[in-house]
Amino acid sequence: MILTKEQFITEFKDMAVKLYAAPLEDLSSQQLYQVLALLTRSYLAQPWADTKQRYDQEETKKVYYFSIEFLPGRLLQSNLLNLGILDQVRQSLAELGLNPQEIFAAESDPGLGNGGLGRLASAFMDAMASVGMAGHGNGIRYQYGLFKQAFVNGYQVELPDDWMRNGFAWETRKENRAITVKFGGQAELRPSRNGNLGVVYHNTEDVLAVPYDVAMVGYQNNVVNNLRLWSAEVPLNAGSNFTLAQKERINQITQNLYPDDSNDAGKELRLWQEYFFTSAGIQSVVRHYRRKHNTMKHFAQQVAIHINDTHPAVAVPELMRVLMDDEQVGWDEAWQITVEVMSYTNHTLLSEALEVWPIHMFSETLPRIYQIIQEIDRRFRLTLIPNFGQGMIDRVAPLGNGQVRMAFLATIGSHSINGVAPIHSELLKNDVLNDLYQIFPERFNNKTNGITPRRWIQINDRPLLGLIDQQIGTQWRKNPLALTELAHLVDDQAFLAALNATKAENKQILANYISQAVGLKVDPTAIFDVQIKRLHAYKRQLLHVLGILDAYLAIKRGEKRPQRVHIFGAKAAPSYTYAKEIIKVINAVADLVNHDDQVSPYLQVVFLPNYGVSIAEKIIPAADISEQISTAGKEASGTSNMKLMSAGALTLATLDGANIEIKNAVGADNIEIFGLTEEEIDGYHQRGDYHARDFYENDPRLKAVLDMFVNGQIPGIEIEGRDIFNSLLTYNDEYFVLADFESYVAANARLDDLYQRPQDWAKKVLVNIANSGQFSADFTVQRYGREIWQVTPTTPVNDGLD
Ligand code: NBG
Repeated sequence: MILTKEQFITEFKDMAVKLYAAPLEDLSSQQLYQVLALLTRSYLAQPWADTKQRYDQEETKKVYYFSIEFLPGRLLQSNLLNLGILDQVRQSLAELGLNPQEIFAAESDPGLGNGGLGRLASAFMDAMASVGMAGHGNGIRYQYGLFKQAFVNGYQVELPDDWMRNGFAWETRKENRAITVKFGGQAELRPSRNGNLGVVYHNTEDVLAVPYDVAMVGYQNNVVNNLRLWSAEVPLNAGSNFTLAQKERINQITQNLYPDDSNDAGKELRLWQEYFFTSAGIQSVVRHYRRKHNTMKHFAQQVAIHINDTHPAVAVPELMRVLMDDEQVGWDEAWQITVEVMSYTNHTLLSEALEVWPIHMFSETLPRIYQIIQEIDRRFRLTLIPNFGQGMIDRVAPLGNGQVRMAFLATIGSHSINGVAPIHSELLKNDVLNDLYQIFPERFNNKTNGITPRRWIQINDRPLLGLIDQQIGTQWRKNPLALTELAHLVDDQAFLAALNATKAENKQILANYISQAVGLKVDPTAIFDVQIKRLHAYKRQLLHVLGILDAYLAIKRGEKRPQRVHIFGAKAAPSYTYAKEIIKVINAVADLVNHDDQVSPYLQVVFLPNYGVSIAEKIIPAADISEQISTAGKEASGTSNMKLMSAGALTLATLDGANIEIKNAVGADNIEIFGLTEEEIDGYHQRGDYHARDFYENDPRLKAVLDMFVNGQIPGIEIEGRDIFNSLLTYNDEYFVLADFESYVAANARLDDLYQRPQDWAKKVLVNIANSGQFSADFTVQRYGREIWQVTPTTPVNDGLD
């Protein structure tokens, strides 16, 4: 959009008066943020309305992306950037004597997601709008996010994440679009007048789903899509029939992201959440479609519904229900429509990929949906047992072992199933979903994840942005493949020095933040070695700790090492004890190392609390080393690996997930690979001959490090140290940490060595940045559009394939 500074300044001052009846100088940063957010909303309102109208008029095919998490991060700068007015606004605010960064920082991170799964969903929202695809999100408006993490005595403490305390400036409540979702009771089938079976419900608990819409602004293309978040409320006509306890139960549905499901009540609440947002979404999609169409015949030509991981897999029977019970479509036609409309992404091979519900809980909570699943199950068995045999069909039918099996249901009810990096997609076919792959081979495909360079570089890495623009112009901002033009500078000494200078600037900024956040002074000339991701045993933060302890012991022996600062960011799920023990140990190691005068000049450890999008924005531009060290075969893709390479960090990685794609993109010389391959690990499993203890006994360096967990050398971890020690030695090290220790340490030594040669280091950094463009989510969603959804972008980015 076009906006002059003068116009902005006038409107900004006006808005301040309208909102707070006060001049700018009386307002706090939070209030200034509210003023700016509201003004920005007024700028995006018209394109939002126009986009809606155009989609309806042109009958554009729409994608609805169903996801239990979205992790958008702060939206103000991203909306301004995409509207094309970020620079003017920054300058105008400065002219008014205000500090734009302070105003932007007053926005809280929406607590609507947790990790890569949710961040990917939000990157896709941004990307779909930016390439001009009609792609809308469907999720839950959680009142509280996962939790706010603090450390007390090194232990993780979970505080409520009251992220909406000051409201959520970007949402619009659409009470007129509310939907009723039914739980429990009985579903009785009765023949209706036309001979079909009709459903009569008795004693259901009805919940009102009220949508809140959030604008998803495309990059300078006048497209604004919709993210619809549902909030659970008491039905309008409930009157005094509702007891306080019932109201409380309804409020709970959308209160917390991932309520603890380690007991039955928590499990049931998650099932309520999943059906709640899925049913509300499906009903509202069908209602919208029916406004313009008399029958459901051509629904699949107009609508694609994406099941992001298994949480919304109940979309399959729910669409069947709506088609049959509300729209009077017969089973066969309804099934055909459903399979054509649905597609499913799997995001992990770990057991949580295979979400299952006990049949008794499921059938009591969702009786009609359960009936439909029984019928899906019956027909699946009937048609496939003759060809594939009872044994195989028993293994993968929707119902089995007293459970409803959601990954199988999603696969059977979708026309496309994809993994998120080639290795992961192959393992899906050959391992976790192998039986279903044999039945439906044509459904399986890969779509490697992506990230949005708009947020990570354009908004968030201003020094690098300036340098790139100066060298190759701004065309890469629309098409990041143009970053490859940087490659010809690989022998340009002045450019390499400038590249190192941008990193130094970013490291200084992070050093300031570290000092303010945790009171530790770190030297910005040290190597900044970063591991930022959810805390999980398979991601092996523990291996990183072993590396740190090895360096500690070496320095104690008098070895000199290049100075390194290890930076962690990670939350552990509240009921995941082992992950919390690792947090405690990292903090204890930080205490030990940082307070040792002999060691701390060479080695420091920082664990920044409350990792999330905003903290990632601080860490990523400053990273030198990106630790992507999961046990091969376990990390589906990873996306912090892509963000970090694009910010010029060198990847220290196992051959896992998208690390393999990064290696292919930059070449083996520009990435540091170590560790067992997936095949080698599989070999150990097949033969059953992994003996972690052998590594401990045969490698004195490793033994010295592991002994530190139990010999009191790290104060304060008696219990945690013992548990971790036992997990590695008594329980034989499920994640092959010990097997990879030696090669990990050697890879680190090579990086230390390289860092002594700044020009050589910078060359590799350059190759990484230059080849990061292919990981833009804009390309990823175009591939989904072309190969899964059959949805065409109106402002595509040329990926060389069109
Ligand atoms: C995560 C994987 C990551 C992957 C993201 C996005 C879940 C269930 N899975 O490797 O662990 O990058 O999904 O696909 O959160």
